[in-house]
Amino acid sequence: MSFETISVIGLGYIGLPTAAAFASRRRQVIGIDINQGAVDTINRGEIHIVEPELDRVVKAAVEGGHLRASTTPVEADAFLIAVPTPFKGEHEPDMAFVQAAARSIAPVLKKGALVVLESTSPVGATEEVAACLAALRPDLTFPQQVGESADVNIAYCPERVLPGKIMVELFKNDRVIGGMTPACSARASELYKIFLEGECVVTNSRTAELCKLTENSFRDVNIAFANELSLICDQQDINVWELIRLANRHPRVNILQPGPGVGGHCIAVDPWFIVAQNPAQARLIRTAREVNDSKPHWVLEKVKAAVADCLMATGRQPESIRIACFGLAFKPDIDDLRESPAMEVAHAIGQWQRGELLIVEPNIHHLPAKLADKGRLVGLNEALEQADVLVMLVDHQAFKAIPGTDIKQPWLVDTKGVWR
Ligand code: SAJ
Repeated sequence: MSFETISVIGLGYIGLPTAAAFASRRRQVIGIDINQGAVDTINRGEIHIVEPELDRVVKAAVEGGHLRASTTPVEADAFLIAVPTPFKGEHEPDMAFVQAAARSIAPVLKKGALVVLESTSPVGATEEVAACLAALRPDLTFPQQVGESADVNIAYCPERVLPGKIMVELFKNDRVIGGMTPACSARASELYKIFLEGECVVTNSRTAELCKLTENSFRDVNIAFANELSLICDQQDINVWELIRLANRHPRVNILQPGPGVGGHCIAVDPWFIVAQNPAQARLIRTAREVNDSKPHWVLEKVKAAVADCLMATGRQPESIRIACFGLAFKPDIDDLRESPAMEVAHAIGQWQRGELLIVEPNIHHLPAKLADKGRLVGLNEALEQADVLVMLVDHQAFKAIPGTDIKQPWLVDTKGVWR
């Protein structure tokens, strides 16, 4: 059996599901992470992240003896690097974790091994990993030196799974395989076919790198279009939700939905990687990022205007006005608050407002530290009964279940078109 042992470096939202997927096909998988807490949790058969179905698959893999975690890399037939690539400074990709991962596997690389980079990366990152490994292991040959006959094969294979549906999409989605040589692509395809039900589509590493960035930039640009429309409609006193519904009846128009901004760890980050490498060419991609990033500030101004209106109409003091924010997560029906525009809006309201701030987020039990001294986590009904100004930020099912006709407050800033 080829690829008897597989090592996954980085046991986060991508690495852990991928490790579990290989283990579910009875390969010996060793997951490596610098976080001792995560390693201990996984070795107990538990998980440290929230993702439907993942707990069950990891538990079975650990109990069946196919998956174990460690902080130190060991020899394997294939290494997958799935560590974070955040940005630093002026939206430049920070490749420090990828470089550290490459350095950490260099001592345990053997002839015949395959190295796959999965982390979202700027164009050329795979070649940089290859250069780093070649410098550290002069006793082995690499694709950039000898092409097809290299001792170590190297490929870039991005993930494209949707958080919340990872354990379905990981198996079903087609996979782009960007080998440094055709032999590298063939080996990487062979690896993913261990669990993949979708197709492996082969290209070179640079195209695969840009493909991942392109997918998320495409979505960002399309959401920016919807967000820009929401500003135009507000100016023209037109209901943007109705407008989009009508325009989408055209057979070749499919506009996405506006919101308080774009969150998550990918769509709001990856387009900057293209901009950083191609500042003169990537004008539309940059502008889309700016449009989406500016939306939370626009929402704050709308809230300020609603409060001013409320004060005028009621003659009350600002300290007596209660604002309620509905939703904190970065998208509906998840508990993930990281990089969330709803969090950004709620925090900005908390900084600005003089009265009480109520927060409704059915998917969490405690407010994050950043909001804890600014707001109070309450139930949906309590907020609807007590608040003067309502701010709808995330279209969770629980909120959509309340008909708009039940909303009594005239001061409503509805960024998701749930109640208005
Ligand atoms: N959003 C809108 N309007 C919409 C759709 C989304 O405002 O019409 C917002 C969401 O509320 C959220 C943000 O965009 O704040 C991103 O959400 P998402 O559901 O579009 O995407 P993610 O970040 O959960 O996952 C994306 C996916 N990429 C694409 O759909 C092209 C996923 O397939 C990728 O694997 C993932 O990024 C990733 O890891 O790169």
